[in-house]
Amino acid sequence: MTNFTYSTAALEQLQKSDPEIFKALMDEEVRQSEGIELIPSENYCFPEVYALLGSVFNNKYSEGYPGRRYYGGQENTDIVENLARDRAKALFRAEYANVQPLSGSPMNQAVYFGLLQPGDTILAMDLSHGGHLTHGAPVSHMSKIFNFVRYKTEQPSGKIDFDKVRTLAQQHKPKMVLCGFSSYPRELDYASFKKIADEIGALTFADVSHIGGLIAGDALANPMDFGFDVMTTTTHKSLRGPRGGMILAKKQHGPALDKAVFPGLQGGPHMHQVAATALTMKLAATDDFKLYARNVIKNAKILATTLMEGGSQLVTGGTDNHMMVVNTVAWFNLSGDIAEKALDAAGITLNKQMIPDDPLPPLKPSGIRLGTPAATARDMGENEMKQLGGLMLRTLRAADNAATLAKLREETKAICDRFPVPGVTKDRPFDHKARSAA
Ligand code: DSN
Repeated sequence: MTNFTYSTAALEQLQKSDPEIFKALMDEEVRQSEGIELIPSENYCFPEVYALLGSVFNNKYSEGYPGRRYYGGQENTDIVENLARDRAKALFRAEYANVQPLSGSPMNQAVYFGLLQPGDTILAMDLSHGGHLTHGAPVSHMSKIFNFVRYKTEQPSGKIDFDKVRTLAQQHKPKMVLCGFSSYPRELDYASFKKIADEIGALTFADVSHIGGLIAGDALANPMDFGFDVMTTTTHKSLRGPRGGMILAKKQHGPALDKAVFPGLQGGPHMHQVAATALTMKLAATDDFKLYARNVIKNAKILATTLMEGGSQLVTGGTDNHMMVVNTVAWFNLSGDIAEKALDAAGITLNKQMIPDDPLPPLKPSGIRLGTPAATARDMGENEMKQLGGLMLRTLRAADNAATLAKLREETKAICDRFPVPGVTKDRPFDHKARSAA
């Protein structure tokens, strides 16, 4: 008898060997089950992913690539890495795939080092307008090695003015034009980015880490269909796979990208992660997953509408994808960190977030960011989005009232109790509360 996620024998052993870590694990399962997860980059992985992450593939060193390894004993690891690459290429309509990046940041670093020289110029989106740290934020090492020039979005629409992007491109002649985001709720116009890059002979790079699953599920456009040179995605966000990253590209870039990942940047790939990525590529190619991807966006639009009807000011005035950014200062007079804490107390997890050209600092910014991939993975739908939106509004209006927040937490739990976390069954052999108190 097992709960889906771990074998009973392994859990019993863990409880004996390390009761403190066992308790933290049990408590984390309770936290993830009883609260609502709205951080847009988080998700519940497919339950089978746990089987591979907790498997003997963890034990294997596999430096190199299938058929060209530096250690023996690779007959099974070659099978999983070949399957992962082939399935990723098919899913994203790409000629080349590398599934070894350990996560999102090294994946993007490998693209820069593989296709550019130190000192080259990259045109990318400004961090406070939605870009990622690895897209040249001044605090990242990448900004010291490459010369980043940043475009911004227009406010309040959030649109990208491609005349301005073209002017920057003509002026700075970047070697690479990068689009992609970690906090931008709108669809990107890949054709316009490609056109501008072609005019100056630059490479095109799309970082779709947040929306990889929505692209895989055909719910959003795929940059590879627009002739992009390279695209990266993490595998654990909307794709519902293991922590990790992958690089997709035109075939001609393959040798340079392979070398950039290994031996350029990493040693042995994490083969338990690669095996789980192979599985994820298979599950993300199903009709069920296409429905999931559409539902993520449908839920985000319902939640966005509920929040706006309740008076919230959303950056860009809505969403086209899985994510929304709320200016909490504008409506509730709460900085993002205070809003995040109040919502946490009400069982609603999301993150504080800078808004475009935020006058406030990153740890005390003007907004919050939230999204629907995890809630949708629990099969929540229209009714729950409306209920959650209402709960959020009531929480933000009562942010300094601990008693009200405690009551709201019970309401959140009541909704969550009806939607089990995938892979964390309700009839598990371990009574979490009893065990974690033990
Ligand atoms: N931490 C991820 C996010 O939340 O967007 C990206 O690195």
